Amino acid sequence: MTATESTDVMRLALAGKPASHRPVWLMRQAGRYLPEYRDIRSRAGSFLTLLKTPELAAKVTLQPLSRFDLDAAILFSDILTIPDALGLELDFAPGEGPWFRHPIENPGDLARMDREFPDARLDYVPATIERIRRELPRNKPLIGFSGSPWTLACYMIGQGRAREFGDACRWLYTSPESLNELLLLLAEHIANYLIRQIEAGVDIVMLFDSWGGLLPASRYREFSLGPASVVLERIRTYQPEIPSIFFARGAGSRLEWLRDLPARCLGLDSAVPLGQARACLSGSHVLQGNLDPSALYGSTENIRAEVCRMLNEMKEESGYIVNLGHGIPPDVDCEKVGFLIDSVHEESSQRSKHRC
Ligand code: 1CP
Repeated sequence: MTATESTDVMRLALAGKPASHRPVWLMRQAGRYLPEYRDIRSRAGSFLTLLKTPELAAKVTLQPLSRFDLDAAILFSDILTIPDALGLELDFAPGEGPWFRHPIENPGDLARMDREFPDARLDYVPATIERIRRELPRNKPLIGFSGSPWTLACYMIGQGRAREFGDACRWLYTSPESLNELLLLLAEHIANYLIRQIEAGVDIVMLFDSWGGLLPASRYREFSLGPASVVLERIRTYQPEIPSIFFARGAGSRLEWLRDLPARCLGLDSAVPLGQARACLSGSHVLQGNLDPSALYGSTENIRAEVCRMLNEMKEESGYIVNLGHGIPPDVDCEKVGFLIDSVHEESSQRSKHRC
């Protein structure tokens, strides 16, 4: 049996086929809400050491699967690895999040990036994947990922997050040609990077367009979907059997523009009514999402009710993957996370007594 055969619930769902239960995995399932993550992170000394040490990154990837009955693993890494390799130099201020030592301040800086950086700069990523694959059971697919070109550009230009990505948004009007040049350069690196991840053993790839929602409607297709499609098309041509997931955060009001996106699955944020998304997309993609992450602060009764609501809204769909609408907050109780995962399995299982 090869890793790419649709033998597990996750890949059955991605193929639009029914399975014994609905698959569930959670964005940021490896992270700060887990005591074992906090422990390994403090022993590593820094987030960057954790990220760039394959032995540790592989351990962190597997941590949530040891604790919970998750249906997929996601590589422990970050979307900011490519900008780091391009010479922007990622750093991480405790409590403040990621930042770059050499951001792109103006279009002239594009020429100063290491546009053709050596592969070796990202070797820690395939090395991590190879380690994970050695330990992860074959029926648990491994998701590899990257940020979308637009989302990476948001962090790379000017003060990034510190100015709520206003600098990247300004380039839409002040330097659209340079922005396009950057997005196409990123698309090429991202596609190569995802192909390296596939060669090292990931079974599914995901593109996080976490900041696509910042774009005005008049620019969304050109600056988000266009360059993302270049990446997705290259993956599809390279290995048609590797499914791709596009996390379309903030796309709720323009879902019809995603109908032709060359991805197998669309990840939705919590603002989108699932039933409405189904009606709008009419089967163009398998859907993934979209429980409000804050529901994990609520009662177990409410978590189960929310699970039932989502499963009911999607009951006509043969493929559907349960997830949150965004990442797990770092301060939720891990018992609630386990309860969510078990509820999805119990309520969607064909044999279940609880069926919603
Ligand atoms: O220990 C710590 O304090 C580090 C926190 C942390 C973690 C656990 C960061 C810094 N990155 C990660 C891991 C990570 N990042 C994963 C691992 C796999 C998983 O379990 O899901 C993934 C898939 C990401 C992807 C990522 N990084 C995204 C896209 C998803 C999203 O959240 O929309 C983004 C935007 C980032 C940037 C980033 N890296 C880290 C932080 C805190 C952030 C967000 C910064 C911001 O708020 O803008």
